[in-house]
Amino acid sequence: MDLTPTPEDRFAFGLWTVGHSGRDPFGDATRPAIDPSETVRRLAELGAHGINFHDDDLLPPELDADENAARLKRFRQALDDTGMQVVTATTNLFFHPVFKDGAFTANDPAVRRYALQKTMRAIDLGAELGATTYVFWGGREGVEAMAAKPVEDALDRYKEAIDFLCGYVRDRGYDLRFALEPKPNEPRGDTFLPTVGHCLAFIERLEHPDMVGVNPETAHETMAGLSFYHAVGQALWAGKLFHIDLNAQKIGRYDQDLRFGSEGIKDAFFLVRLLESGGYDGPRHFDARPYRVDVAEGIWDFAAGCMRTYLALKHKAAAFDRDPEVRAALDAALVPQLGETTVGPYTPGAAQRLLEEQHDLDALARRDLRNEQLDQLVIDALLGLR
Ligand SMILES: [Mn+2]
Repeated sequence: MDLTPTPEDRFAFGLWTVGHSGRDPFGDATRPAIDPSETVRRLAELGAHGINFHDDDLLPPELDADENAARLKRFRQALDDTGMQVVTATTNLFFHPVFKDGAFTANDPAVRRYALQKTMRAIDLGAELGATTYVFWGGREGVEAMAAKPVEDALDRYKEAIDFLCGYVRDRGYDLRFALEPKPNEPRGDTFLPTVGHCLAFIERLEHPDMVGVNPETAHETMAGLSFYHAVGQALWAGKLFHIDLNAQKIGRYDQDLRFGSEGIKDAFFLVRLLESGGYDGPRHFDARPYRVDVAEGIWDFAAGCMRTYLALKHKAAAFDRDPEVRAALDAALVPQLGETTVGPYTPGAAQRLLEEQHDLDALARRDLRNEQLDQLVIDALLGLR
């Protein structure tokens, strides 16, 4: 089993992931800042292919124009030297206190206009560096005091913003698609577009729905108590899986952003099996962060671990699907039959035939689907017993 990542595996990391300082709501940074050029070089050595950033990760607003120009130059040089690609970009619309009440859904129109302006500038930067997907995580697009923000008005403003920005991308001729990233809560009490399902429904109401898909994240869907595997499956089914944020999360907790596969290993197994067989050809992007106790080499152990676990699960999934005993168990569970049409499209003749059909309900109810056997084969595979 070769677990060495290569650029063909299309693994990507955000600057903010390995670059996370360890700051949390209760404690200060435990790690020094890393220059983006250093991040690119270290990730390239580990076999990664892509890099992502928020505008403020690459060009921090607290630095002056000369410092940021030098920083950008070093970043470009590192990309050139290593062949690493910028695959995705996004806007920080959550850190500055100006966004305390939201960005595209802030009640103050001046804040909304500033948020759009900041995003347009960040889109220019992302497109210039080669990004082909632009992510929108509406971290502050939510509310605590319900009376303060009528949901329908907020969604109107959200739609207005995304429609306007689609217009901007088309006008500029950028090869760029948008991916909305849902999250149920944190930092807001309730967030608009809380799940993949909410995003998919929202996209259908937009002016350019073809330009907009989703960027589901393991932790966010799991926080909502939902199956991330199913969310990704439905996004793929809808042709809307434009990007993915992989990490790990214990159910019912704050947003943990753990190393991929470090929790929920069975879910991770089915997720990787789905991504590798379900027609997703985008980057395998890890939006996670090292444990706060690791302050130096642990950062790179974290990055290597995300990729290693993904590749191990990819091998496990392929072996699982080749295993004759598994295939027999899938047959016993009638898995292939779910892929067959039930009645086909409606015609009066088909309806008449169906009405005349006889069903032996007792025989159908007696069918033993052997799901216990099938699931134990999954566990055996994960435990290395087969
Ligand atoms: Mn994310």
